[in-house]
Amino acid sequence: MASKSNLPFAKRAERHKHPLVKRLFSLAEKKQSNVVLSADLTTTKDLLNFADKLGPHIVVLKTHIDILDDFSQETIEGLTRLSKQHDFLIFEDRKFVDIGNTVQKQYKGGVLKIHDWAHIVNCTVLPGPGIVQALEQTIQSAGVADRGVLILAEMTSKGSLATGSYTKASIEIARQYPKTIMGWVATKELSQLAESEVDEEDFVVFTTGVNISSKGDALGQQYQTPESAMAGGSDFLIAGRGIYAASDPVAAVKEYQKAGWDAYKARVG
Ligand code: 5BU
Repeated sequence: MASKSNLPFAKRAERHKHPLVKRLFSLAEKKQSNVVLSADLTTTKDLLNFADKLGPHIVVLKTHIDILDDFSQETIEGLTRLSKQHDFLIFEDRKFVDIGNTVQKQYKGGVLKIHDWAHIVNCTVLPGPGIVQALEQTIQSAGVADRGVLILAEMTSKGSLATGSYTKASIEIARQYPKTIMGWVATKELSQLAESEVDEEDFVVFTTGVNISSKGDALGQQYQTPESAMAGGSDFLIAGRGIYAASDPVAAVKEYQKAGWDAYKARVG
């Protein structure tokens, strides 16, 4: 099965069956951006401030909601309002990894009620397919069309064990749940790792560890550039410190937006 990476997002939006993937591709075309801001800020004020300033240039805002010192309903109301105002999706990078029953509670309940406000969440397939079934059940019983899941197929940190048969199983399990799984988080396009029978398959590739000016950090993070990620078949580029920790974050987000969009244009011709 040939990868769909060489098709324009507009075409992929048109033919995709997952409503949230359709919306994501259309948003990317509309905003001419494939940038996902990893907004790893630790106060609600900073998070909302960055979401407001950078929102016009991104398609998805990725959160780690549990790193906030002052999480409250105000955080969620602010994020939801800004997501509508600037038209971006919210991705809670929760990396679920447990038995289905527990994950369901973590997804829809607790203090965070992630399903209520996050369009996208991610999980690993370490526990087997039950984790995806659990997330799918929650989404389907809520009856909403704008929720989806990414599978964590690879990690960017040095010495990551998310490789080989684990990565291959991620792709195989993703294919069993096309109504829920939007794609995967990986350093490159991976569909070719496992044979697919389905011709119209089109999973989205989100790539973390994107940075224009740094190669990594002191705790094992390893970066690639927007150009190398796009050349490897990535669709959406996740960048955190490269943008929010820059001396001028608005100028930085515009730089990532241009680099990502130019590389996308070059790929689709
Ligand atoms: P950075 O500041 O661009 O290094 O932030 C990267 C973000 O992506 C951060 O929120 C990580 O938790 C997240 N991440 C990652 O860096 N590598 C991975 O393999 C995965 C997530 Br999965």
